[in-house]
Amino acid sequence: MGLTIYVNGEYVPEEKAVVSVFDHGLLYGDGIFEGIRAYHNRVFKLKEHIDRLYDSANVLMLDIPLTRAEMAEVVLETMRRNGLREGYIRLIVTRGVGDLGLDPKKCKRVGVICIGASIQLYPEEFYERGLEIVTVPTRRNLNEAVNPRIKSLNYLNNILAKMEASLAGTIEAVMLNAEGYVAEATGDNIFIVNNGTLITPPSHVGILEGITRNAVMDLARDRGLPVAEKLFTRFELYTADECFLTGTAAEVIPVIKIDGRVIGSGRPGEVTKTLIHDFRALTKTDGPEIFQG
Ligand code: PXG
Repeated sequence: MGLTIYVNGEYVPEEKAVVSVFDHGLLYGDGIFEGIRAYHNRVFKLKEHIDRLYDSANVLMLDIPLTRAEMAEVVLETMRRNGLREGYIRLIVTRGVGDLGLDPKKCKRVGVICIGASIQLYPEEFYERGLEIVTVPTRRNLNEAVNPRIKSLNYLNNILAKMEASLAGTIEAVMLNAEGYVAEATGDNIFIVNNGTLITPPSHVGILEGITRNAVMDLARDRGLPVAEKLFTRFELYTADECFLTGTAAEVIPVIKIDGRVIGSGRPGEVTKTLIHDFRALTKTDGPEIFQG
């Protein structure tokens, strides 16, 4: 059975959920999105995702025609109409339909789409064994060009890196910024652990400030583990005790080899395993309920 999708104020069957070829989201990547998870009848970190969406919109001067409360309700209602208590939610806001020119003033109505679907999870063995990843040639976008903190519809920077990871025979890439500091993976943030301290790049290095990242930092502090946002290079990656990635799709996933260098013992570390456990526990209680009662 097909999905019911929210498009510009209406809930329509997926065959009718279409956008114009003149939408600037398609023509120019002029738009933004969020990827959100629902677990156990709750939408995880919904407020944080909505806030990040409106921050991205503000930077791009996109005037979203819904309040934050209305947007949250669209997310919940989309899940209800599809009978979903778990899954993946994609919120998309586009500049809307204009002409073939760049000028966003030609776009009279901002487009809003919400898709609720089930999710294809990473195999459990990735969590048990850990990932092998590589650093790639493509550098993360400059803050001063297209700031990576905007979750925009233009993911070419990340897609190039993802293809380079694939050429190297791995499924994920670590991207450095233009100065050579470690930034993030293509759709995940990165952490290292040294002597029990978590270290992750600060947002000004040029990253998307991940909601999973922030949740994991809170979980670590709750455990009494020190957390530092610090610049670091490939040297610190290769010599870390532990390494893991965080993201909405991957959650918390251990990394055991980077560019052929074995990280720590070559097996998922104790701090990483604790945080995977704590994160899974948090998904049981965080966020508003989809179906009441
Ligand atoms: N960095 C980038 C560039 C991202 O796109 C993250 C970090 C992690 O952020 P969150 O807020 O999710 O912890 C992202 C998020 C996918 C997928 O299917 C990727 C993301 C989100 C949802 C799905 O690969 N990226």
